[in-house]
Amino acid sequence: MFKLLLLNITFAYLVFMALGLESSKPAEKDEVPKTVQNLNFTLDKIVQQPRYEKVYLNDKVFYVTFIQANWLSAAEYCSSQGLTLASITSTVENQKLVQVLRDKGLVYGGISYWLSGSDLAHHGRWVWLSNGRPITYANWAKGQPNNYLGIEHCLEMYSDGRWDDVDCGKINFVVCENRCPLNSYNTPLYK
Ligand SMILES: [Ca+2]
Repeated sequence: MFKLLLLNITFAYLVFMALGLESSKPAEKDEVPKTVQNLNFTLDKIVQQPRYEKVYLNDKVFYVTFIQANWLSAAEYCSSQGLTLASITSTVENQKLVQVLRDKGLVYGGISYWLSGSDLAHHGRWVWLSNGRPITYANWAKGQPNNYLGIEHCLEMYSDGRWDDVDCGKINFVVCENRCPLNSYNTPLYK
């Protein structure tokens, strides 16, 4: 008697499961195209997402990237894209870059951006790596450049536009520019 009862319960359970599975099949069929749709939508978003924000100036374009790197890696990255690390040669360029950083929501607390300025070759002599020219326009923060601990030889820009010399191994966002802007050769070389 007990065995018969157990058999009936098992049978009822199997029927219940079968019906349950059957009833869930149409829903699963609907889910697959939805998932594919969502995946396609996501892929479209990823593909269409720009890898940088462009800042157009008279004679050059800045590319504010979403890449973070040390100064040398930043220079390597720009070079790999057919670009150079950015140089800033006037107040207008400095202000315009900062404005775009703000407009595009790229300003984060404590975040800075690498520029191509460096005095690695000759300490105290600041040169743009992008064109080998001396830095004539500068927007150093108060008390900078200070070569703190004797290890600060690369130029970063704060998100508010002020500059600082910092350790080249620091991790910052990367700003590239198109290579060899026409006006960049108006300034003389160091002798
Ligand atoms: Ca400093």
